[in-house]
Amino acid sequence: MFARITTLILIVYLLVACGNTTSIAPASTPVASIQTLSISDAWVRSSPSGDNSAAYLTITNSGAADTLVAATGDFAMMFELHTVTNDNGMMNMHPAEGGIPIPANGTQMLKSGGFHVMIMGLSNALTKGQTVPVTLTFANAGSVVVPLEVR
Ligand SMILES: [Cu+2]
Repeated sequence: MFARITTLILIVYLLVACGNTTSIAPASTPVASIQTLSISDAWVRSSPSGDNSAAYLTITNSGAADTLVAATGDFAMMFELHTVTNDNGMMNMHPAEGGIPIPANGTQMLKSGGFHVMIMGLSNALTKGQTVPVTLTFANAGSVVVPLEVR
C-alpha cells in the first residue's frame, strides 16, 4: 500500500516536473547572430505568389547601439524596413527613416503593428513550414543571413 502511494506521488511529481520543463524552455533560441547581435523568433507571413508579405523578428543586443539599415532577399521584388504610425486613428505604414534603432544592451522587436520588414511582389508563394533566407544589414555589425520560418 505504502509503495503504491509512493509510486503515485512519484508519477504526479514527474508530470508536474515535465510541465515545468516545457513552460521554462526558452521561447526564442537564436537563429542567427553577428557580433553582439542575436536574432530570434524570425518569421514571415505565408502569402500567395505575387502578393506582399511582412517579416518579424527579435534582435537582442549585448553591446553598443546599432541600426538595422537594410533587408534584402531573392524571393520577392522589393524589401523595405517599415514603421507603423497612428495618424488620427488610422494605422499607416511608412519606410523607417534612418533605419530601425537597436538599443545598447537591449532588445528591438519587429512585430505586427510596429517595425517590420515589408516584402513586396513575392516571386513564389510562401507556404507554412517553409524557411526562406533574408539578409539583414546593420550599420556597425554588418550583414547576416537570417532564416525566416513561414507561418
Ligand atoms: Cu509595411
